[in-house]
Amino acid sequence: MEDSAPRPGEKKVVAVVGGGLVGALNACFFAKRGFQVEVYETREDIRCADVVRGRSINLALSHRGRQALKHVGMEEKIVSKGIPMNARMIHALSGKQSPIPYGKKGQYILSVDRANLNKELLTEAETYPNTKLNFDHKLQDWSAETGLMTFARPDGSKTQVRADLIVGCDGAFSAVRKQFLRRSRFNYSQTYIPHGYMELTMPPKHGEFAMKPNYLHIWPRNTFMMIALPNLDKTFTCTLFMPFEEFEKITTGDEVIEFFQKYFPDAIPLIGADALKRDYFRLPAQAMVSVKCSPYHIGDKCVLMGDAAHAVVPFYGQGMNAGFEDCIVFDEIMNRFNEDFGAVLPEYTRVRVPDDHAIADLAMYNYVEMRAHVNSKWFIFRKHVDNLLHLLMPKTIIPLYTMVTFTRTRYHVAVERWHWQDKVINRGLLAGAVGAVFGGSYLLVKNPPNINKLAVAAEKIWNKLAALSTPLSVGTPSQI
Ligand code: FAD
Ligand code: EGU
Repeated sequence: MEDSAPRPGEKKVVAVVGGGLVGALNACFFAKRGFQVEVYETREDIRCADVVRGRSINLALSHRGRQALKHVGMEEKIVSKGIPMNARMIHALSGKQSPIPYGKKGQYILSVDRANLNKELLTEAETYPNTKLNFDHKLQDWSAETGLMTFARPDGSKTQVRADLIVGCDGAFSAVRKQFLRRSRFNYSQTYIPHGYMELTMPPKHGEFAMKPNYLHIWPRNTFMMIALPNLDKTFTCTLFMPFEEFEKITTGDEVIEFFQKYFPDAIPLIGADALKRDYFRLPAQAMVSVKCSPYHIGDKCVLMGDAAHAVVPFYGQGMNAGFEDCIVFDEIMNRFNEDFGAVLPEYTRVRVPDDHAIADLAMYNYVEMRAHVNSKWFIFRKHVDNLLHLLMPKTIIPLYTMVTFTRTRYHVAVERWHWQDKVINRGLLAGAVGAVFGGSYLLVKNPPNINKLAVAAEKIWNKLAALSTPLSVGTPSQI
């Protein structure tokens, strides 16, 4: 039995459970403060492994994630190995491609390699002399009373370790969180969505990217959707999203091609028919889960961050970004409360739960929205309406994705603003319509001879308003 309980005068021991993206980053945050940091990770050291199995190959890194990396001096290193995506590229069924910029010139997101990001963060954490990485340590159980943790080792043995603070960064199926579930007044919900995802690689063509690299490529087809992000090796990772029952319907290579012919015909030659037939059956489709819970802490002993606290569906590209922002928020509270865990932990729950729940809801909302009625035309139209309104009233109307992706506006505030903007737009439309009716009638009475011209003009205005108002009155709040 190892026991790393602190001796008087020594800095406290912080155990970070999970050496994934958020755990490795968090280790840097705690190490910077001088804590004795112990990271425990189930897997072997991914920096030595030849194949890294696991979830998605690349991810969209945006402002919140970058800010967190900046706090530990890692922004430049990661950004330099990322591929900027300045716009989406919408692929219509016809094969037509339409770019829609994310914003002004400096507003881009980055496609980063998950494995590389994880490795760089582990290496950075290790540069602190007060940090130790413990691979091949799977948390089995821990006690909220004593902080004693039990780890299983690959050889079947067990080790027990004590820590002053346990930071649960062990992902969507968190073992740390299991203890929370046993307690009273712990709120928990988890939802598996009917969709699964599958990753397919699009190889380079003549040594170059097969599609334009600086875009997030999207094939929106309602129930079916595909997204592709570029990699440094000039491949694209395509992620196909569809209901599990649809995945299961396709059982032969020919059926794969038939399916792609129907929904993503332009992607067949780019991925390659043979590769497609093969890769589709390499791995089964993966599930996506949304997890919400509260509180995020137990006393002064334990706190959850990242997917362990809030797994979100990937339809806003925010899971990792939100998890990274968790680390900044916690760090800021540590400053405010002088590293007093008894005060910091409840404050962290108080501040962070509403924001993490807001992004979980938004991501789920966008999943429902995309599935329900987003084809390529609708997607392009909606983004143009967003951008036009922003252009007309840059201070009043800011697209929701802009607040989420390019600012650190608290997620729950972004949602409130979005609802408020909706009201402003609807009132504006109403005022415009009323004005048109009254103004039109007035002019009509004053200038009877011009009635034909007026009618044509009024009809034009009406058509424009109708075109604008349709997406804003479909019952659900529009995405502005
Ligand atoms: P994880 O990355 O899951 O890491 C958890 C770690 O804990 C793992 O290393 C695991 O081995 C370890 N562990 C688990 N159990 C134990 C245990 N008992 N003991 C010890 N260690 C343990 N987010 C974005 O921001 N942008 C995107 O574009 C994006 N795209 C995505 C696309 C898909 C298809 C999916 C599924 C997710 C996407 N995400 C994206 C979300 C992102 O992947 C997660 O939010 C992120 O990985 C969370 O990091 P984490 O460290 O909290 O959890
Ligand atoms: C899904 C899977 C486009 C990576 C949401 C946009 C995503 C990503 C969007 C994945 C979409 C959807 C946004 C970004 C991003 C868009 C966003 C989704 C990265 C509203 C690796 N989403 N994703 N919204 O606006 O804000 O471009 O797997 F298709 S990045 Cl679903 Cl900004």
